[in-house]
Amino acid sequence: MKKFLILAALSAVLLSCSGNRDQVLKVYNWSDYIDESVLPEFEAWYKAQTGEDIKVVYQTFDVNETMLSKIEKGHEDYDVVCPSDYIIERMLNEGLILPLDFASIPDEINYIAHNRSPFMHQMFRDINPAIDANDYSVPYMWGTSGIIYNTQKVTAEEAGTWDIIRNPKFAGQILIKDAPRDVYGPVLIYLKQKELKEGKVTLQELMHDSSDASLAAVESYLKGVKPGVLGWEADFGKDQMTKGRGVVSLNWSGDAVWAIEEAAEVGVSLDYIVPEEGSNVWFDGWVIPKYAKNVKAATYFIDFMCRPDIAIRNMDETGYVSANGAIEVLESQIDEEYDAIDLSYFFGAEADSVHVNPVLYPDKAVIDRCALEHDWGKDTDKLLAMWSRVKGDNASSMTYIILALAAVLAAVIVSKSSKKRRHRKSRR
Ligand code: SPD
Repeated sequence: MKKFLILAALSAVLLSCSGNRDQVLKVYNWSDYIDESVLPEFEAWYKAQTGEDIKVVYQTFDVNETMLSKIEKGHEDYDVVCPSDYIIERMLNEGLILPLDFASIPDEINYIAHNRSPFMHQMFRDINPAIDANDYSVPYMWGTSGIIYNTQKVTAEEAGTWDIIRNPKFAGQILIKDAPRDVYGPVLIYLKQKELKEGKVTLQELMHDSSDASLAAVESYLKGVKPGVLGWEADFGKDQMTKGRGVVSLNWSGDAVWAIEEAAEVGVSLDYIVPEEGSNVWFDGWVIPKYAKNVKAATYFIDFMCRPDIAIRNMDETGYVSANGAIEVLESQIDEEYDAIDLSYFFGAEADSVHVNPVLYPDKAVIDRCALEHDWGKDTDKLLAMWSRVKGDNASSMTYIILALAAVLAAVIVSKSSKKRRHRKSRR
């Protein structure tokens, strides 16, 4: 696959040098978030549909903020990118994304129009009451934030509350997603559980809460969590869990699906839970940034990603759940091993009792205790500053020992070499 990426990048450079930018499609997506074999298939499909050549240049990022900064500050000419909900909201507010023109795609291959999930459509509607995000973005994958836990070391009861990330029993074996918004939400929900139960505040209100008091409360809580943290991870947490190095991981449901399957192969038993206090439900969606240079190919690419067989392959490869509402997608996930659940909220009335992995598709009761994150505008800086204060002095005792040893070694080398110099001088 590396070979393919290098070739794609080289071809893109050549094509852009020769002025054929309209034959290049620059896609910027999360890492581990696609079955990369669909990329050359897209090129062939695009040629068949339009008669035009296209070369996909595929790049990846680990956190939303890296991607956003490349577009916001760098004005990079990506044609398609895949931000999360609150970043789509921010990009919409800043006029950074172009409206989508799906009417330009012939009806028989218009997979977007034919495979919408009512649930996803409404979630996109909820991003911004003033602008319908469905006109600017197409949902790709979705899920929840929760706890992946090693069932050989941790009980479901222990994992069923966010307090587990501060449980001394698991100190040194706790992994936290390096995603400030996805950690802030759950911790604030945990800290405000009394007010939530008493109806003094709603989950939705908490997702907008960037007050200094709440930021300070979350910061202080996270500083208490920090001594037990094995790592703040963008993508390696799932792997650490499968190897049994971590036993608790604050993570996304898609990483959980991947980790549970991989771990089972090596005899490690993992499970995933959305803690009882509540959490965030999230989605990532395709958008065309305003600096895009190939809007036509970008539009076709987004459409191709909505073709049910392509959506299924991307799901199977990554563990994440497609936002595609096609019945073929549901059918591909049916497995009698699981209890029947009601997924009519996602697939419509005929899915009211289906045997599907509940980590992939949670039932409505789980969704009802989750809320969507929202853009905080300028207050985002306060969150990022808090996050680096929390993580900033996170050097483990091992780091300090290594630094101390390095300092001693440096001192020994310096003193030896000055002794040698003195010795040489005295001989002269
Ligand atoms: N490895 C790809 C992970 C993408 C998950 N996106 C989740 C975003 C939650 N805000």
